[in-house]
Amino acid sequence: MQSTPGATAATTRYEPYTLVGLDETLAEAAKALDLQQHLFELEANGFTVVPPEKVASSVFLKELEQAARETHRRQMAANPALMKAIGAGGAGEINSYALWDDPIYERALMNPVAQTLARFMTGHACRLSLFGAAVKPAASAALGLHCDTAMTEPYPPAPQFCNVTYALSDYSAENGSTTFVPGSHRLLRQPVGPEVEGDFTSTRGVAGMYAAQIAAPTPVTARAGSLIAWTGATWHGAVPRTAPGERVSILMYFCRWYLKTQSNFRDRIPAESMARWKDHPRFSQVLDVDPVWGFTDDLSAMKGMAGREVFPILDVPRP
Ligand SMILES: O=C(O)CCC(=O)C(=O)O
Ligand SMILES: [Fe+2]
Repeated sequence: MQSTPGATAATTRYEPYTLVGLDETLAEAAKALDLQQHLFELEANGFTVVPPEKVASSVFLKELEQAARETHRRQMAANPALMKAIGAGGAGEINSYALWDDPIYERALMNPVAQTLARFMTGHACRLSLFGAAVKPAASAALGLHCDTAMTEPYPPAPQFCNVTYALSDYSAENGSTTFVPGSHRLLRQPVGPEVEGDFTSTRGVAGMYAAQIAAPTPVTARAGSLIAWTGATWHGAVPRTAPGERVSILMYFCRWYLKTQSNFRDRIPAESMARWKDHPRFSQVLDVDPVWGFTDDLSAMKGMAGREVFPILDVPRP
């Protein structure tokens, strides 16, 4: 049962600690948005590609691409040295805090397709850790294999972090796409040593017949407008772009409600932004406006509980 304004406490649900599978909110959203296959792929492989037809209208996706290019252009003009230094890392020239550069970004964040993927991996109450617009030019560097979980190993079997990225230009090996190691999310650790370069020989050999049969990293193919999602434990990297032109993406990185986010959105939310989403409490929750615990002076038990409430997914239309 969803919580609605005026609902009694008995109908309010909170993010549980114990996970046993899809709850009714996720099951309903996955069915309505035709995402069941993708949730199974996340479970089995640790990543999935949702094609543009399921993500949003082509008009919205085109506008999102233009907004990302525009944000990048402005950031590049304002801080070229920093942006180039970030780009040298291999993941593209990414700026954090892009979220309020254009109101379209809020709709990208609240897209029920993105929310279903994120909430499947990191819980209904997951928080946005980073929202970045990234442009990766030709002749960019390779990005070594890693996973996006920043915590002590071995990781818990349930993902603690996840990444939901809008691929806004075509992704392929020549276009410098992300590479994934299917099933690597079950290893619950970072790749180390030669594994970072995709050499799993020693990983396979050391324990003989008991060794993990890790698949080779494979560049993902995705049409412009796809959502690529992966868990925080999935090994991934990126190949350099050899084709001319640029790879454009919006990356949204989420974490469970009790983790520290990379960005402090709470203290930067413009009043107009809160007003736009006042009927959708998940918006302030995903930006950690009411932390369950943490660094505010007026932390009350009521606010803390709202921070763990399970809000609807399908109250926001697919853009
Ligand atoms: O640039 C890419 O394809 C991958 C970037 C990455 O590692 C990430 O977003 O976590
Ligand atoms: Fe990553």
